[in-house]
Amino acid sequence: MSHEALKFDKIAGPLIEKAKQDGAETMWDRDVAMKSRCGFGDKGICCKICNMGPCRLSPVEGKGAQRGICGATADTIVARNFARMVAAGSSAHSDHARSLLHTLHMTSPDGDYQIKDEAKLLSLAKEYEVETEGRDIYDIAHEVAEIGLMEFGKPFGTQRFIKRATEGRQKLWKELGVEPRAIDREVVSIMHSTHIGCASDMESIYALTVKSALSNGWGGSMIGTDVSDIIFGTPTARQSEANLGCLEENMVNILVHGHEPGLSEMIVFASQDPEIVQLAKDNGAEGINLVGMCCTGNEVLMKHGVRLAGTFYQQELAVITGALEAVVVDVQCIFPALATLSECYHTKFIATSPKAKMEGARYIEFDEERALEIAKEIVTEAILNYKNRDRNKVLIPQEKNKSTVGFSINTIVGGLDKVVNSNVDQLGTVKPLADCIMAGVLRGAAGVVGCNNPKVAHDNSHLTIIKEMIKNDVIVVVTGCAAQAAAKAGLLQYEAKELAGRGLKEVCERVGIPPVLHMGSCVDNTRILRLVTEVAKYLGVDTPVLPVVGAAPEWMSEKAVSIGTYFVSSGVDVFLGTVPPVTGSARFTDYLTNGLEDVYGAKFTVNEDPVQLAQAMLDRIEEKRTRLGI
Ligand code: CUV
Repeated sequence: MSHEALKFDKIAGPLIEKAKQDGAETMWDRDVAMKSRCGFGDKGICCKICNMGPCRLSPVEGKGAQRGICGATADTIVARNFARMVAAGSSAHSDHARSLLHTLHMTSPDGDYQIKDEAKLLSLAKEYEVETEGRDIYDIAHEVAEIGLMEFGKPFGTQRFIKRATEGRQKLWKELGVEPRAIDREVVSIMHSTHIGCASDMESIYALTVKSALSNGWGGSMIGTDVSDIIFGTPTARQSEANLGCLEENMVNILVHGHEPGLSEMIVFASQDPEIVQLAKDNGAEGINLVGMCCTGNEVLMKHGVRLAGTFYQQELAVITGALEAVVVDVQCIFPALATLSECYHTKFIATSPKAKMEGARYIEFDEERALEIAKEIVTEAILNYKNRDRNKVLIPQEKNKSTVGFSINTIVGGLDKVVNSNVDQLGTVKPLADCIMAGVLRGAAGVVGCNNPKVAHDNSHLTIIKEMIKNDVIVVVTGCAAQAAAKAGLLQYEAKELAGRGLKEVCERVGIPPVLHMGSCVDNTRILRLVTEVAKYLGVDTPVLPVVGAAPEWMSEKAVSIGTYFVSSGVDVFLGTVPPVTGSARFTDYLTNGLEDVYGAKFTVNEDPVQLAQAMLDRIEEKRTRLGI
């Protein structure tokens, strides 16, 4: 077993040790039991799409089985498996957006969900060509929601938001025939074309993959971000704290974990309700302490400043503290193991979504029609569980760090404007950011995003890369669990400017921002996509020209594969710190890491060593600068 985390993470060691004493099993125990990962799966050369197999191809070229029973080669099998990963990832993000559109459709002035950002709704309405003159804002919202929902299944046309891309991208996607159509259709296309006896041509399978990924990046996820801002408010910079030290000794601790903001938003309101707070006090607690994890954590952090308990990898550790009254989950990135783990403690593991019923969990189905009422029911369950906390089993780590979070594009552009730009005509443009990059004050920009993965030391790759970037005057934007790793390490505070190079430090000081900007959850990677696009448009170039890179140093989920694919297809180089299951096909691997550059102007680079990966990112940025002549 690696137990790499123990070397790096001060918190993990004592809590994993505690778990042993408590008789609780963790991912580290299962990692040992697993012995090693499946070598065929690891290389992507196991095919189980029909029942003539499963066929496992030989990992050695020219020796052993080189084709499946049907004749599929390693190139075909690897490409098909990769495509299906992207289809699943696109589905998860886009279904998240679909839920939000349904919520938008039921907003009302006196309901649980209302319109918080009218200006954003009106601008989306304009984009969707919805009549707004003299109409009630909720009528407009409902029509916008209906049009948004049509993006999932419309029989004709392409995703509306691709018009937001640079002209160069739009032209290229059209020429290549990869303009994304309806979101659901692109997933179905992959499932159909990768069925036994359909597509075997590697490059055409990859083209389908691109379409699904683009329907996520320029469709589902982008809709998710916009609609979330409309209903819950566009984030503005705010202060918070992060890490397991945010759990409180004498309060009812409730952890919201998962992805969708609909439930967690209501839990925030429920836990602030005076009657509910009084109930907590009547039950011997000083109050209610709500904390977040994973992308649900990012949502409530950005929008309400709710403190962050930690990353994906810390979900078990949070329970092992023995101080959690409830873990409330919705969808995605939730360990099924939380059910048995919470049985070792008094913690209630509460599942809420019909899309993610968890065996062994208490199930309280969330229904948007009765949103606040259900949220209150859940919070009440947690409060009533406070008396069951075994004080002898509590170990709350001290570690926590301050952070500034909530940088939407408006916040970044607005912030830079205030200080750098005195020309009123250009307020609200990306000019200051573009100017800093062109002048070399900033060498470039990097998005560092994605998950944790026990294959690498916890948070180490995220932090190594982020620190290398800022040291070299590359401004960093973060989302997902990478953002949370940065928050825990104190990199999201203004003081982190001391770790930055001279240029970036000066920008931080003049604008009053940290060198690493928290831009939200995984669906909010579209904020990064739009920021890059706006800079490209401002400079009159296409995205691949810019000294901008993306990295997923510890990625593990299928969503990450979809995100990586839409970024590369959008012209942004993507650097991966864990190896995708494609190495069984030398041709497909070469296509991802070299061939794509000729097609999309960007490619994947893979290296498990974060120092080397960071260097490759910096080299690429400098290469782009040289090509640009700056
Ligand atoms: Ni959606 S997908 S582990 S929570 S970033 Fe975190 Fe982010 Fe990966 Fe999951």
